[in-house]
Amino acid sequence: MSRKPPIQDPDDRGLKVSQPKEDAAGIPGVTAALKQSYQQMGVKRTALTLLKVNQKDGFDCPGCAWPEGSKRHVAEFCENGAKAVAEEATTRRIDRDFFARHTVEELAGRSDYWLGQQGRLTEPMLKRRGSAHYEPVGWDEAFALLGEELRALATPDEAAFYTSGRTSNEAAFAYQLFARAFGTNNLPDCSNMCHESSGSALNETIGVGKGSVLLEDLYQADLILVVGQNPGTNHPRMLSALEEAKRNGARIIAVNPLPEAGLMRFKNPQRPSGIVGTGTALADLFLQIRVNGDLALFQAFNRLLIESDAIDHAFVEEHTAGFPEFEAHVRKVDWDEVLEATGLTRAQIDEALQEVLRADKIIVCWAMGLTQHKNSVPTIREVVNFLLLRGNIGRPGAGVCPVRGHSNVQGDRTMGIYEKPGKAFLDALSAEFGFEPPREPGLDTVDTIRAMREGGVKVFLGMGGNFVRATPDSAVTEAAMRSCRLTAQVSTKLNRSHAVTGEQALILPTLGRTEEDGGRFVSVEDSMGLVHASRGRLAPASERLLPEVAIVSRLARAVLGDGLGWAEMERDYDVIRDHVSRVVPGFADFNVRIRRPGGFTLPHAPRDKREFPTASGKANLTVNELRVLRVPEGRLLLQTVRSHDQYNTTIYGMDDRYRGIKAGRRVVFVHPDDLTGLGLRDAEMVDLVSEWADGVERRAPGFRIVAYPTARGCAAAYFPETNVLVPLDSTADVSNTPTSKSVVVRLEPA
Ligand SMILES: Nc1nc2c(c(=O)[nH]1)N[C@H]1C(S)=C(S)[C@@H](COP(=O)(O)OP(=O)(O)OC[C@H]3O[C@@H](n4cnc5c(=O)[nH]c(N)nc54)[C@H](O)[C@@H]3O)O[C@H]1N2
Ligand SMILES: Nc1nc2c(c(=O)[nH]1)N[C@H]1C(S)=C(S)[C@@H](COP(=O)(O)OP(=O)(O)OC[C@H]3O[C@@H](n4cnc5c(=O)[nH]c(N)nc54)[C@H](O)[C@@H]3O)O[C@H]1N2
Ligand SMILES: [Mo]
Repeated sequence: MSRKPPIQDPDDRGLKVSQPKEDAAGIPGVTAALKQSYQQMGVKRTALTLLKVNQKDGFDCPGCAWPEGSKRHVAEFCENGAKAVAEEATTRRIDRDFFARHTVEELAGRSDYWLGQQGRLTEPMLKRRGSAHYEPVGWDEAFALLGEELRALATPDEAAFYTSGRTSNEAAFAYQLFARAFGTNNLPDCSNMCHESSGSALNETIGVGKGSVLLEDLYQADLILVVGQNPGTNHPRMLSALEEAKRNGARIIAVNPLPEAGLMRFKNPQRPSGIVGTGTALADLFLQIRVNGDLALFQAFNRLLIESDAIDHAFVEEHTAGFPEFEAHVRKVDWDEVLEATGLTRAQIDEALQEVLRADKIIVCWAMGLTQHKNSVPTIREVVNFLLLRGNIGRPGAGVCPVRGHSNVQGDRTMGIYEKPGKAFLDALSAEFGFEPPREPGLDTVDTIRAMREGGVKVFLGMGGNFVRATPDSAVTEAAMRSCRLTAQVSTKLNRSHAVTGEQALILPTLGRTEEDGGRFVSVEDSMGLVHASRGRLAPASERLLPEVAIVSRLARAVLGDGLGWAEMERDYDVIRDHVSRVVPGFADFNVRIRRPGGFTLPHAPRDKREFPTASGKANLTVNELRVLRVPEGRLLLQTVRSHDQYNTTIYGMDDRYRGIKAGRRVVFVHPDDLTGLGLRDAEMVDLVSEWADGVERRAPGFRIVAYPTARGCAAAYFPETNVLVPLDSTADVSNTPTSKSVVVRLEPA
């Protein structure tokens, strides 16, 4: 293995700002991806690895959850997928000497970038009570310690079992089974911070908490609204799908406070013309909405649709409930409030409406721009109202399309990673395994932190992810984490959650998606409900790694014994899949169907049969109160976003190419006119100070102002650096998702 140069903690001193880009990908995308891949893996391993991404005999890209489609390119990955793969398939390694050299406290002082760049974890490590260092520990001793601490709890509910979204279906099913056999529904997951609002709103309105479109539908749509989403960075392969939709005649409206590259123009790196040409202008119309203005926008659309009687009466009559109340409500929508909330003009809304009226088949796609606000659930319900009014759910070319984050976050939920499991699921689990699972709802992510803070959760196990860094209110969360008796992380790479720990801490290193798992394969579910196999090909980063399933199985045996057949599940994942086929609807003959090329699609009643499994048996039109989020004088509404060089809390590099940022992350994007109004200037250094109802001042020091064409009154900065500003108790109604996209801040000259 070649020695790589040491990595420094970045200090933002070399920060450079240039004009933002309109177009995405093309040659710079390909070169950026290859550069990072070569740095992490070398040339030969890069070629070998990237050719297996998203191929039918290869592994599922650990990047996003965008589906692969049936026509695969030889290189079915994107710039950022390649970076996600390189991050995992890196040849850099962390060994026991590393932990001897660095105290845990010292690691807690390092940047996210530095921690991630150290390479793959290679053996289980233990930080004993009172010790300043991690030291090597055998797997058996690690499980014995975890088992001892779990058994010592006054009740199983004093433990929390977190999951991030890369965990396979097989590992996720085993993990939730263990938690419930142990006796708790405390299964918080990253979804609680991500698409929980979508699931809540969709379950209530259409009866299924998942998207209702397939890739083919996008190709048939007349109009696609891309709302609160930055696919050029976070779902780059979606741009190819949008491009194809456009070639088939679709129109696209982008709704976003930021003019994100890629939505504005896209050069497809998988087509020769895309690499050199000027690319496709994807969005036909860009609505530069104010942060949190979407409920008002969709309510305005709905008022106009009703007033112009442009609704599908037959569909509304036959398939929906609640029309009279809904109609009475939206007829009263106040135009002044709409214009204030959206920051748009009446003419812009009318122009968008014309696109809507011309379109027979409409799809709305969205991501975090809609899900991380106080009113996220009502907002998404209003999007559903909009689609239902013209019968745009349950027919080809139309529907709801929440675009998921982690590659298997949707599958993990399907497998029962959920703190509020339904009765049917628990009954099935009970019938299959012969024990009575706990029936009380468990803790979600925010409630887990609250419980830790109050001493109610003492043992924390993370199946992937970076709990202390991904969650809000960093100072509060870190103190909560430190108050635990034991925190344990099943991880591929080092991150801050290994450095900010309970009294005792375990690092349990595991195989990644790209790695060979003793000839076994796992399965994942993409954003559109397609389940397919994933098989790693690379030699594991170390001989001492265990697959996630083995970690769960051995832990379960250490705590509960082998009554449920854990050893068999660990040896043969078909055994787990047979259990799944009897417990989870839609998985009959799982072991047969998963071996078919391309896998299989899960049933979705609204999409497949126009049936809505809600309490009313119909799709519910809902009444949603519009409350304009007014920001006090001299304050801005801050949204926290991803740069082009990060995967959530994993920082690949210090650039955000499309937004013109180089070699730094502590920047805050503000409209030039707002700067003038605030008496501030481009390039000035400021502290971001968040103000919230609890009166506590939360401060993120030392940000460089970047004058930027965002919507007026709004600001944007990168997470996780800004998580310190998001109050733990500021969460979305119903879904309890932290409001990471609407933080009221003032900018104080530093
Ligand atoms: N390369 C890469 N890929 C990723 C990830 C990554 O970090 N890196 N993360 C993965 C995960 S877990 C997820 S959840 C997804 C996230 O995918 P995105 O949701 O695209 O990610 P964000 O960076 O949070 O971008 C939010 C977008 O919403 C816009 N927005 C913010 N507030 C509002 C609003 O009030 N209204 C509207 N209309 N728009 C708003 C922002 O300007 C931005 O364009 O990506 C997944 N894929
Ligand atoms: N302010 C703000 N906060 C946010 C968001 C935001 O937009 N703004 N977005 C939220 C969203 S959408 C999400 S999804 C969460 C993300 O929250 P998490 O899922 O908790 O965080 P990640 O950064 O994705 O986790 C990265 C870690 O996962 C581990 N890992 C990677 N691959 C594997 C694997 O195959 N197996 C195992 N066991 N471990 C692996 C590595 O050790 C890596 O360090 O953050 C949320 N936090
Ligand atoms: Mo996410």
